[in-house]
Amino acid sequence: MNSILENNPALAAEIEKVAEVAGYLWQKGWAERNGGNITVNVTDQADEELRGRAPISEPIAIGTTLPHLAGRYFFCKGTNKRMRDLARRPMENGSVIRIADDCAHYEIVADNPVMPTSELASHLAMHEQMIASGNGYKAALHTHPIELVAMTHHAPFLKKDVLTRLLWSMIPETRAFCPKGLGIVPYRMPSSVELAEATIRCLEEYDVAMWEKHGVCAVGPDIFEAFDQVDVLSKSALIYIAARNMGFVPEGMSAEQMGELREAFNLPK
Ligand code: 2HA
Ligand code: ZN
Repeated sequence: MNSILENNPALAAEIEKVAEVAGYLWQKGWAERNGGNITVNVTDQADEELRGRAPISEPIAIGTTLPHLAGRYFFCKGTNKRMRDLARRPMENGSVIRIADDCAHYEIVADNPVMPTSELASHLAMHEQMIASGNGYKAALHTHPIELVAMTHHAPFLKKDVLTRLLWSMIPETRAFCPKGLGIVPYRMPSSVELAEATIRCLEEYDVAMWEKHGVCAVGPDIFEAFDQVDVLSKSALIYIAARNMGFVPEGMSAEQMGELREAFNLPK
């Protein structure tokens, strides 16, 4: 059967963005082996051809019930697939799924029967929250940024808002473009529903959720914006580490400088 992208430029454009970001994740060293995953809500790009396709899998249990997702379509990186392969051949290393009307199962509909990401429970819980909040966000990203993960191996950084304040104070952009900061999710088993639940609780308060000793989850209107959130936080982490490597503890911007930014950008906290 032909690729579902062939006559659907709108869907092809979204998948192209995913492929571009997958390449960045690999280049940054954030995506070893099959590490990380991407999902995008492509319901708005689901044309008649996609909606008319017969499923190419049995119904598969999500493991939880997500009432806002009935009938929605998602492009998902495949489980055990590599980001560097997703970058070059997205439809061989990911698939489009449709959520069943019972909101507890999904079926794969295109192009190939590639099983979606092992972190599907967390990803779909994030999409459920985005739809429920009406924020119009369509993309969820999980990745393993080296320096940010390293910082979670130090207990003082895991206390509420310690990392957020440190990272904000390294460069004005991070304060401005990650205005709600980085929340910490204490270590939980990868792929678990407990991890999914803790992630969405964290994202109610913060822009990005940091899974202790594992990776980050970010959401956004599209996959570029979700990536940018992680990229600005990671930049701050690199500045902090560069200063420490030069033998000093960085001063950080002053409380006054931070306050000035909060006012200028009308930031929430
Ligand atoms: O998909 O990163 O957390 C591989 C992972 C699981
Ligand atoms: Zn991971």
